[in-house]
Amino acid sequence: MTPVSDEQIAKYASDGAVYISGLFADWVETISAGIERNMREPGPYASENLKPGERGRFFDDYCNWQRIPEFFDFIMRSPAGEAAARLMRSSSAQIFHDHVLVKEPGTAKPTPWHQDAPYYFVDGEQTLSFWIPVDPVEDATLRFVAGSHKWPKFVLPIRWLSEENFYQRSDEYLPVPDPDADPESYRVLEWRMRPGDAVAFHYKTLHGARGNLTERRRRAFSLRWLGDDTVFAMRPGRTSPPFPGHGMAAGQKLREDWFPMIWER
Ligand SMILES: O=C(O)CCC(=O)C(=O)O
Repeated sequence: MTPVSDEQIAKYASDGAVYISGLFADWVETISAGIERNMREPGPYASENLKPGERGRFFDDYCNWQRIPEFFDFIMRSPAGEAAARLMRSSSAQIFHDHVLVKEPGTAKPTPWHQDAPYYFVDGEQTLSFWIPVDPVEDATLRFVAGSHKWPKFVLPIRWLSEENFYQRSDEYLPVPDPDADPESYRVLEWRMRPGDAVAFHYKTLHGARGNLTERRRRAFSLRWLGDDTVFAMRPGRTSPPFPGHGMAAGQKLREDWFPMIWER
């Protein structure tokens, strides 16, 4: 049996985001243990995303799956690769990177509205991230603007902490919209989620999240996938993640020794 339905695949194509109940329900303990290990042993890219004096904690870190055994196990043995490939309508799924995002109780800081594609050195239409909470989420769930994966230009990428432009140049980007201030123009999708549910979303889909003003942690694991048509793309500066020394040139497939093929039809 395939892990996703034809209806979910069609929704992914039309909206750029789809909710999949219970997709990783059997993996909640493994992912939670990986997140705890990642927070105990942060990597070189770990960030704290609050300014001095702001309440709570907003931790994120990425590119740790090769050294965190729980993440490695999840990527290799769970249905994530197959589900990603089928949703992307791709014959294969290559892993790009993992990302841990934790908002501790009482963290007011929202995750700014953004698309992931402009931060990444990847071009292509067959792209996908899974966002998987391991705590129940309601208000602090991830939110998406339906159809934004088809917008003709990227939205300006910004730095989460300082809110400055991510690259020097800003002229070729759309300004960051405020979908809540203009509900007529933007259809916002969001779901209450249980541990092990997933949302799949395109690298170009605009997304963001409210703060976590509950008394519960909001731990989430994102996993980024590459499909058949993805290639290395130049961006106007150092990307996030940067992958120093990657040695790739525009138009090349991403190197499989760094970004292994996990599932093929
Ligand atoms: O968890 C969050 O608040 C943001 C997640 C996100 O932006 C992502 O996974 O791409």
